[in-house]
Amino acid sequence: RDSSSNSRGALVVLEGLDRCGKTTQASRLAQYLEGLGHSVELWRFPDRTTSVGQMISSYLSNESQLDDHTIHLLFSANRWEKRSLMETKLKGGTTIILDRYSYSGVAFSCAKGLNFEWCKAPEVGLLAPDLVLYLNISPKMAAERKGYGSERYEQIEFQNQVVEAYRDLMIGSNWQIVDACQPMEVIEKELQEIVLDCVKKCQNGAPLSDLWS
Ligand code: FDM
Repeated sequence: RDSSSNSRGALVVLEGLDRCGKTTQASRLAQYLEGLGHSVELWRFPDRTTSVGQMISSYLSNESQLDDHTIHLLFSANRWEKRSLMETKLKGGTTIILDRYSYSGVAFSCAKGLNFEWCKAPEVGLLAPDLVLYLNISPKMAAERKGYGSERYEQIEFQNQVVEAYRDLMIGSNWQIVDACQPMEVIEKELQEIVLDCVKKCQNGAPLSDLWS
């Protein structure tokens, strides 16, 4: 393993609809990299452990109501409060596997009808991921999976809007799209290959950049 000073960790983001399998795959990926001797941490947004995160959590479980712009900015603030720690970890050589990021922020708020550019603005200056993995599943297939429907956004009509917004975000980007309806082990293998390649590039000194670049 390369331990030279410019060797840094990779920022790998998993995105997709609710119940697409992101969370399972994110933790498997982290285990896989750990097994290869890499320093790796599994993060998620929203990070419900902070005080901002607790406001988000109560909103998501319908215990509180917030204006659409307000909750959007809270989600963004929740990422900003972790930005410097994220940078420190990456520069220290730790790879971060991230379950949702700014793309969820934009996709879910646009799905409510908020303006695309307005939604992106508060994300500018956060760290840009080295890799975005999109676990592709139709809203209908996702809804048939176990555990669906308990939180605010888990409604088919709404998820259709989210897909539209994700599609706008994908334009001109180099996201890796993975078919989330394949058997779990197949998806796992596919992700391992893509991520390992990315981790190596970052070890070799690929520069960190900011959103949206
Ligand atoms: N979500 C997530 C947003 O609306 N904005 C954001 O910025 C983020 C990170 O919160 F429905 C939505 C997406 C999802 C919900 O996510 C909670 P998890 O993955 O179920 O914790």
